[in-house]
Amino acid sequence: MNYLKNDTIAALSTAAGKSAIAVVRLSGENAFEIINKVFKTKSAVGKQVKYGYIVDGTKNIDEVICTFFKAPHTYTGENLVEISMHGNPVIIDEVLNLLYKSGARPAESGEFTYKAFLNGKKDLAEAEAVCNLITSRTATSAKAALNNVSGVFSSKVKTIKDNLTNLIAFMEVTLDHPEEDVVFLSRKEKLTRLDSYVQDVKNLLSSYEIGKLLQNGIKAAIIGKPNAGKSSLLNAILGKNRAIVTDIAGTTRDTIEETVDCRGIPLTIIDTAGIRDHADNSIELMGQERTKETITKADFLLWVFDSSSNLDKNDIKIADFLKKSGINMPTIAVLNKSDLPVNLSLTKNSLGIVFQDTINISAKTEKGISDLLDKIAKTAGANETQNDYLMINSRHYALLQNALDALTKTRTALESKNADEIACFEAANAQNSLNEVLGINVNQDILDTIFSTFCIGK
Ligand SMILES: Nc1nc2c(ncn2[C@@H]2O[C@H](COP(=O)(O)OP(=O)(O)OP(=O)(O)O)[C@@H](O)[C@H]2O)c(=O)[nH]1
Ligand SMILES: [Mg+2]
Repeated sequence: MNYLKNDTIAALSTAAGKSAIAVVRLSGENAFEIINKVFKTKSAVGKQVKYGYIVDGTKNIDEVICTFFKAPHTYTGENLVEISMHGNPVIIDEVLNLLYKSGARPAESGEFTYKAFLNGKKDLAEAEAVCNLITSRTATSAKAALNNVSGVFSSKVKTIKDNLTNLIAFMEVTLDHPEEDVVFLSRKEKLTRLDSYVQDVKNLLSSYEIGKLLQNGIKAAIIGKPNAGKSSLLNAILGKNRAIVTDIAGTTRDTIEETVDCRGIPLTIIDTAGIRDHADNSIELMGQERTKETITKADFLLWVFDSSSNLDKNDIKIADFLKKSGINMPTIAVLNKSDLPVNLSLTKNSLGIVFQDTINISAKTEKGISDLLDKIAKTAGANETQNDYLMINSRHYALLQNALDALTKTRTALESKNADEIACFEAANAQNSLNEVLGINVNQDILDTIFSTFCIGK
């Protein structure tokens, strides 16, 4: 990374490609000086938003709006200019090259946000969440990321840290004046306070799984014999005719992958070729092989049965395949065609497969689809009653886990009454881990790793 604090940097901050408007950002000590060399305006002096032209000498390059943000109240904490221009890649390149020629340098990945972190506009946990906010695939996950960007997670960590700092002060006083234990803060009170901080850290840790789920999503493979209604199910969930549906067994040959919002979780559903004990031709056979490959990569299975007919050798073939391959992932039995008379008898023992859940649906009438989405969200681990989540990434998780371990050791030492020094030492360890979540005393390598995952322009 070539993050030099005093450089003025420039980059395109909107997506590359053609668009009505593109935004180029310029940030640094010399941002205003540089823009003044290439921006011609008739707007009044002192106006924050100015209309005009980006010019190279006497040549007009684009008609733009420049927004001026004066340090320190800006995203980066530095002087910042946003050039809203026409979204043509050729013109964008011209404008950027002109800025580089005039004293700016190309921004590195994530450098605008890195500057925000360096200048104290965002702590590290807030800065990291900017990336999550941009890549969120559902409204719920975006809301969770926004909670982190706006400091909800950081303030929880900071509160625990501040409380702990306060407790450490009392513990250190006891070290210096062991005989005056009661005067400052009783051992019992210290333990009570410690317990509440342990609980606070545990509460934060418990958000990890759901945060991961909201960010990464979950992958479900729709499997079942030909004609069970797998493609019809995909279409019903998507609410559009994405996959071809016919009454010819073996219609789907290739896998079809789509992502939908399932109760806030990005759910990737993969429709597969039906598995049966023979294939009509080599293409269907290849499709079946691809199905088997897909199954191994999924997080869970939606096994579609045709409830208007009983189990047959094709269902048994699928069960045999799952058992032989040692595939033991959560599987929901989806009993389709419930609009027709029921002829299916599927008991716990019929196929030797334990189903996580069973549901009757009709892909044709869409009855039961909403309940199926509820069951999928539940299978994935979403908490139905909670809708305000936090995003805890694996770095935070590891540090919070360290903090928890250190707090547990603090407690043991404090309880034993003759290990107060160890108690102070461990409490300080916990404090260090909490500090690292917020980016305090984090080494440059870690910062480089975090910000290098950002795109240029962020
Ligand atoms: N009555 C009724 N028919 C359905 C339902 N779902 C699907 N079908 C019909 O069942 C037939 C097969 O549906 P598909 O969705 O193509 O089945 P598939 O499992 O994808 O089949 P393959 O791609 O061949 O493996 C079509 O004629 C559908 O219209 C349902 O809920 N009710
Ligand atoms: Mg199909």
